Amino acid sequence: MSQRILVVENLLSANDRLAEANRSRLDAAGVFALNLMASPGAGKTSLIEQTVPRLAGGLRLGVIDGDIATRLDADRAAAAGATAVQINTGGECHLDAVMLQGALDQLDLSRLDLLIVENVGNLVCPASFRLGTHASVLVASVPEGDDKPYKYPAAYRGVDALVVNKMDLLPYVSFRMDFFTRGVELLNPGLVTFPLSCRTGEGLDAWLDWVVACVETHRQPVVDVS
Ligand SMILES: Nc1nc2c(ncn2[C@@H]2O[C@H](COP(=O)(O)OP(=O)(O)OP(=O)(O)O)[C@@H](O)[C@H]2O)c(=O)[nH]1
Ligand SMILES: [Mg+2]
Repeated sequence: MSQRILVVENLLSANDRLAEANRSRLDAAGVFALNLMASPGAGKTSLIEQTVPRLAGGLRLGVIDGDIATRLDADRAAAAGATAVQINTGGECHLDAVMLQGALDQLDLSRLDLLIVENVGNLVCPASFRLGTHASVLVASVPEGDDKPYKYPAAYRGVDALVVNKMDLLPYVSFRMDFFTRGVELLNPGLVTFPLSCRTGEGLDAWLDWVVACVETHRQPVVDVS
């Protein structure tokens, strides 16, 4: 058992070192990167499809899509106007830093301001693997159920923002927003949250403003006060 723990620890620290290298590469190119995580079908690609054309006037956008198989999501991101690269994990349930490194090699980072990474649809594994992105966003969706923060705490604990998608379906499913929000608050107090619908467009503006503010803050030079 102790040997197994050691192997897992070594694997994660090797991943962390590569994640740092990815981060340095993104910083050197002035690219702000978001890691989108969610269960399968929560609406990660739909959010990308809604985000890309709305920000394309002011920002140069790239998308890296992670899936077990197919390049369907990268094709959707490209159709929305992004420069898109697909990673097929071939069975792995998450992206890791070495996969991201390979995808970064396929992009001209000097031509991007914002990179959105769509992780593999899964509420467990992606939370354990840092990629080198600057912020992590969890996309929850109303039909998944209001108990998910309680059942998948790691997914909610480590993220910088939460999107609650498919708000248009709220009248049709038994989703107790107060119960859901209480669970989120316990795990990640004060987490910035965007209830929205990729179908109707409701709530998208607040999300877009947050993304733009992240990119602008990242661009500002760090002032050395020492
Ligand atoms: N009603 C409704 N349906 C939505 C909304 N957003 C996405 N969908 C639908 O949900 C389904 C899954 O959306 P995707 O964007 O493919 O979800 P995903 O998280 O990228 O899925 P994977 O990549 O397979 O994990 C599609 O049929 C979308 O049309 C929404 O706001 N409202
Ligand atoms: Mg997708």
